[in-house]
Amino acid sequence: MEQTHCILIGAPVDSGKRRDGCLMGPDAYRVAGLGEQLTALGHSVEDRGNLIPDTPALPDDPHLHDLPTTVGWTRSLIRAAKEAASDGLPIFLGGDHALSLGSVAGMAEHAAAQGRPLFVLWLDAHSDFNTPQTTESGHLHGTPVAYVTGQPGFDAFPPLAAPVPTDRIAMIGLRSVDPAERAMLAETDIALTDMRAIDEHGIAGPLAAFLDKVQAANGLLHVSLDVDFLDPGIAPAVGTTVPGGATYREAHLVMEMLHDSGCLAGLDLVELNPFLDDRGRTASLMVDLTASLMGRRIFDRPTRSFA
Ligand code: HAR
Ligand code: MN
Ligand code: MN
Ligand code: MN
Repeated sequence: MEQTHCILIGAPVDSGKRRDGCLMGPDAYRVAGLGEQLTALGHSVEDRGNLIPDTPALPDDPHLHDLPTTVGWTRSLIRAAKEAASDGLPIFLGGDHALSLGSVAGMAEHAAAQGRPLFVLWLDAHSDFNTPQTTESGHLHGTPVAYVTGQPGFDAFPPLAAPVPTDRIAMIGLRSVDPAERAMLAETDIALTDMRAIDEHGIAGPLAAFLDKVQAANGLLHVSLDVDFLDPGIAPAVGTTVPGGATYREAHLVMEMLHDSGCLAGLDLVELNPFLDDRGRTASLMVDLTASLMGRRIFDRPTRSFA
């Protein structure tokens, strides 16, 4: 089995929405044994501890919840992502999904410096494609995909050094999309797989198609895993539960296929709110999914024998 240098980066981002608790996420993943599981799979693990956000001199925006803190996180995460990506596989321990404004922007800079295209897989109930203008909630955790693809309105944030083209993004698990997001997504070529499509046709097909594209382009793949991708029945520890999410096996299959693709370059584990958990089961499930992503398997079998 291939050995990877896994770099754990705690990012207790809690500024992306009003309900607090995601700041406890990084320690919950540590307590749930993330490092030990990765070590048991034969990987080397380096825990860089928890980041702290920059403190930009920025005024509050009355329409947005805690803009200055999220801008500060974005700055420090871009730096941390670039540093870690040249040393190994960064695993960002969130923190709410505002974390990904920085992690993905930094990974995109890293990929550009390598002369390779960055692809992004967004596993989420939500499309997170609002801009600071379109968001109705003012919650910036609903905006990272708009930011990293260079949509307008992010003037308070670091200018994007390497925007991610929309045809290099796939979203899987969608079941809560705002009207403004729906209208903007219709203008893009982001690959959209909602839960209805998964119900009808299964989750493997759209993922395999996307992974083929990544491989054909010799791309680097960043995976952003939002806890609410999962059905709340198996993953209750999230502030924005949406019924009808991915099952236990659907989620593990996604991780197993991602592992087999060999394309993984970075991972976000986001939106875990340990304050809402039930005896740590959501944190443990996220750790188990990460283990599948990093090569745990039931039996050895030929790549894509599921096709
Ligand atoms: N679309 C809604 C908004 O922008 C909800 C966004 C919720 N996002 C997350 N992460 N929980 O996916 O306010
Ligand atoms: Mn808050
Ligand atoms: Mn999200
Ligand atoms: Mn979500």
